[in-house]
Amino acid sequence: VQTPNLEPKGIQGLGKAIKRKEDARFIVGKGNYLDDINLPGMLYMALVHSPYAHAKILNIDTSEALKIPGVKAVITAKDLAAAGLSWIPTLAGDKQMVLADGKVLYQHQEVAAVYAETRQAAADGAAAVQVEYEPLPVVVDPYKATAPDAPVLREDIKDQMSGAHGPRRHPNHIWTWEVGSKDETEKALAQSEVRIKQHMVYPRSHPAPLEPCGCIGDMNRATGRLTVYMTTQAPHAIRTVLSLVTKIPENNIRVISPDIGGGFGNKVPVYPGYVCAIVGSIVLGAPVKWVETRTENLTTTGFARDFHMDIEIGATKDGRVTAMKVYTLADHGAFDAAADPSKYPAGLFSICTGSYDFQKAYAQVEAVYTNKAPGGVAYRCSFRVTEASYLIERSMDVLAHELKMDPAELRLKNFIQPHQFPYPSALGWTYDSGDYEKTLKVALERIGYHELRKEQAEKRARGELMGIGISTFTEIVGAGPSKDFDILGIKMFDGAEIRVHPTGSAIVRAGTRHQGQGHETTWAQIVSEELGLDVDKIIVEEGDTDTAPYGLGTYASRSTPTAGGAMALAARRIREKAKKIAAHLLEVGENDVEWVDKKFQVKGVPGKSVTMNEVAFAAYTNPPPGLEPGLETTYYYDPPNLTFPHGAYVCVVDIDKGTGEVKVRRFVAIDDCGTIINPMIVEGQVHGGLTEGFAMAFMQEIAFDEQGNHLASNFTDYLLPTALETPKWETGHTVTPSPHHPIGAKGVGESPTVGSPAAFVNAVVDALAHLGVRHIDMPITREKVWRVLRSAGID
Ligand code: MCN
Repeated sequence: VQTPNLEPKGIQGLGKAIKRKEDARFIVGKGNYLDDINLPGMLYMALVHSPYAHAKILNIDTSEALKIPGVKAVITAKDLAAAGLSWIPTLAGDKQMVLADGKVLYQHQEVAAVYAETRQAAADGAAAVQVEYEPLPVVVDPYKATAPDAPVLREDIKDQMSGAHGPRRHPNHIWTWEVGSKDETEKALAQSEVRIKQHMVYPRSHPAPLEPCGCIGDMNRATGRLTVYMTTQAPHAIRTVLSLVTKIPENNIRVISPDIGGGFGNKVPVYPGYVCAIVGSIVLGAPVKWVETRTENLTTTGFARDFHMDIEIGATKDGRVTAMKVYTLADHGAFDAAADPSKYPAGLFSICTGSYDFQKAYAQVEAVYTNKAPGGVAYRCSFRVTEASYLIERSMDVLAHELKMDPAELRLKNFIQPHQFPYPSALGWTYDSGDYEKTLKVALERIGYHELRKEQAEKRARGELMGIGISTFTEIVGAGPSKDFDILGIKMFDGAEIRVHPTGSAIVRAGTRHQGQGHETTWAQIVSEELGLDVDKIIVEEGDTDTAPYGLGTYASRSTPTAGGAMALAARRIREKAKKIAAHLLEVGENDVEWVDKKFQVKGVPGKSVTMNEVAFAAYTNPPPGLEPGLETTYYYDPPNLTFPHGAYVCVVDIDKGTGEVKVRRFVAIDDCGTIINPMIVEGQVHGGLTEGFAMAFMQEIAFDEQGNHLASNFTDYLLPTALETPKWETGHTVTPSPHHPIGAKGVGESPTVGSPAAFVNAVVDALAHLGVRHIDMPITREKVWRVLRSAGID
């Protein structure tokens, strides 16, 4: 066998805008999504849903369903109880019924599961199950949920006057959480020269990924091994929870998360459909597939936001903020499914002091049950940062208006300054780094802020409506560190494995699970950078618990801060061993070898060097005596802190006085996510995130009527922006590396969704401010603006 050519040809490390390696298979239709997987003898499952938001179940008659040709079985809560699987722990540790038992708590709640030989027979079977209900009074408004006469929703815990996070003051009260010093904050507010108060609602929303959720349970009775194919963003955590719940040893469970057609947080929780598919397979001894319909996805899975917020901010007359106090009511629906770390029941909402140097702050969040599907789940972002950023960025504009100050000037006056980092925030975080002033100035310059203000004044004089909105948000991403972060007791960190082969190619695996974020490219770039290997010869694999190292998954922009760090440190560990091999090949001592220009060379002798490919070959064919052969490692990285990306967004809108139509004329987004691994991927993430922020600001709301009927169960009611509605995004970057991350990178995926809604709303309110408008809740539909204009006397 001839020695191969060991000269790397395509090292593409950090900062290279290479095309996504994974896209080729998606573009030619070779992706492998859950519904592409078909197993021999597979059965299909369909679910029966409740038409009522709150009702007693008097009887379930499955006899007609069982007569349908092809239908094999129907299960209800009783059968699950017999198997000891009637409830699942939500990510917040609440007990969510897999199938409704005795009563339903929200419209579309799962009542029975039907298994059949074909998808159609399963659907027909579900339609034939007859359920007799007795409707009960409904609670939709979270402010009425804990009224003395409110109907009790959760009979199972109604007498528990204490929960995981302290006392419960009503059967529909879940928890109250507070942070900061109330007394000191109230005192500072009382002494403030200027005070503003504002109520605002972040409406219930849904990520609506194009691929709905699905699961195939495959219990092999001969081997006792359960293989679960699942559209999940966190396969390892799912395996652990499955093992704990089913008592099947964890090594006998394999969770495979195939290609995912968008997650956005929707594919983090465990849903009843998943459990029923797995239970069906265990009971029936055949693989069982369940794939949601669009309506099921929009009515039962993963609802986010639903935050009803009141804020008070104090300031000096010349615009220096002094204190802020926040009270929030969180509507968590019928089961508390919030994907929040145990220590932080309101997630990272306490980032609500934002980019500003608040000396005093206090926040209280109270969560309640209502007759809606489980809420508080992730949607770009997980941990309530979206709500927090919207609250503070909207409020800074309210304050600027009160002070008659330019909103950019107010922000510049109050930013945390670069020399203040690491910055201890009044609500307990230690911000790692940032340069807010620089980023805002880049954004203002790029959009031509001062000219726009002049244009606005001229237009206003002519009676035209034009507005400019700013948002200068601070994000908080990278859950762990494990000392502070766990979900259901599972600590948060992430693993990376690198196996370098003799001929200089490598397989790299991580415990994260991308759903479109480009990890197959960016992880390869980190390894290419650190090891000097060809990026095209590095394959990245995620999503199979049998092969990938343990990790907590992909959401909350945590992958780069956690797995990205693990990948760099795994590569560095490999480099340490490689150095010993290089010294052997170069016939010098290890201390005489240095890593220069992605090669090992004899110190000060550039002509005497070896590539990593040569080292890899030697690791298997000619290892130094006494050194273990091979070149591979697994590294678990537990970050010392979160990372704090930030950004400055500026939006310009024109409003049609006749119709209320808002046109986003320009949107400049300057993001700072520290060291950039792949600028093209980051730009793609920013485009996608801004589009979701735009949808929330102007188009989307999961609304209910007074009977708890869900009013947004398909894409004609819950609107997704198409290319026609989406503005042209103008993006750019500043770079403030994270001082503690191995490559200085911070997350970026959720930043644009976190930061942009306030910029849109601020722009609209700015256009209408001279008419006395101070705030409009999202979604700002044409009708809402039209009504505001009419009530302001504009025809
Ligand atoms: N990146 C980079 N340089 C940085 C930071 C990130 O090149 N300084 C790259 C990363 O390496 C990765 C991508 O940008 O390829 C996103 O990285 P990161 O910010 O770490 O976020 P995650 O990979 O953890 O993805 C989660 C985030 C969230 S919270 C949601 S929700 C979301 C999102 O990303 N869902 C998405 N982006 C999505 N994009 C698609 N296409 N589909 C989804 O479901």
